[in-house]
Amino acid sequence: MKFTTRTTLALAALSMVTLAHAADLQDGGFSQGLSHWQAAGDVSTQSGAVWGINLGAAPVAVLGTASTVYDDDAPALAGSYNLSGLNPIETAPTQGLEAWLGLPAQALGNNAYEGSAISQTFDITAGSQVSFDWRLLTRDNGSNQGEPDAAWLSWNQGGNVQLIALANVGSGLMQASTGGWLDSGVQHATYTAQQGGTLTLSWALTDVNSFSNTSLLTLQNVAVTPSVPEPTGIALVLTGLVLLTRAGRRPHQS
Ligand SMILES: [Ca+2]
Ligand SMILES: [Ca+2]
Repeated sequence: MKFTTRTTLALAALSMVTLAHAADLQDGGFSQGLSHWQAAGDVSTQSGAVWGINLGAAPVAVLGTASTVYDDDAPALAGSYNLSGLNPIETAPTQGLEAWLGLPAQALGNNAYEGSAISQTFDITAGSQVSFDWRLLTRDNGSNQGEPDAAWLSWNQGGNVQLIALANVGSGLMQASTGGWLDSGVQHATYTAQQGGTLTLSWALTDVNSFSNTSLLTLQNVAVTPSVPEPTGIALVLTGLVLLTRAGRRPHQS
């Protein structure tokens, strides 16, 4: 193809369309720790075996509910099941965790005590798919099962928040595992963006019905699969390029 001024301009315009989506999701594999993520509470990245739980070779983000100060898992000492050295954020009565997520008071349930969250804001196009792998672990298999610790996904576009109950530790997914933990195993989830724009995607884990009996939520392989443009749209762009190329050649043919 001979690059006339018009075709060059057309290609430059197409490049600018691509560049307009600069704020893509960053480091959904946590290879750089939490440097591209916002975190609140007990959040860290881990890999390998933790307390006998095999998290796999690749890094995963781990959200927890264990205090560093109080013995949430007595007789284990305070902080025994806290990986980050940071305390979870209390919910009721201060609603700190809900406020951090841009949610109204008690949105995470009337009886959520404390929890942790992770978040990233990025641009997304309508029809794109967000996928991720999650895993829920808990030391709570007793008195709190009526109001079990819970994992949430918050989908916030322009302040319009859709709160999705991802799972709770009373789920039938939970199976007895090593070291006194119940384990959901790694679960895959996919959600489709109904509209384009800036998306703040957050995951949260709450300690429900008490501050005790620690739970963990792991997150890995967060990815965005862009929507595929309509074939007619591609054809129109290509037709436009061909017409512009021909228009540019005419003076040379006369
Ligand atoms: Ca706790
Ligand atoms: Ca708990």
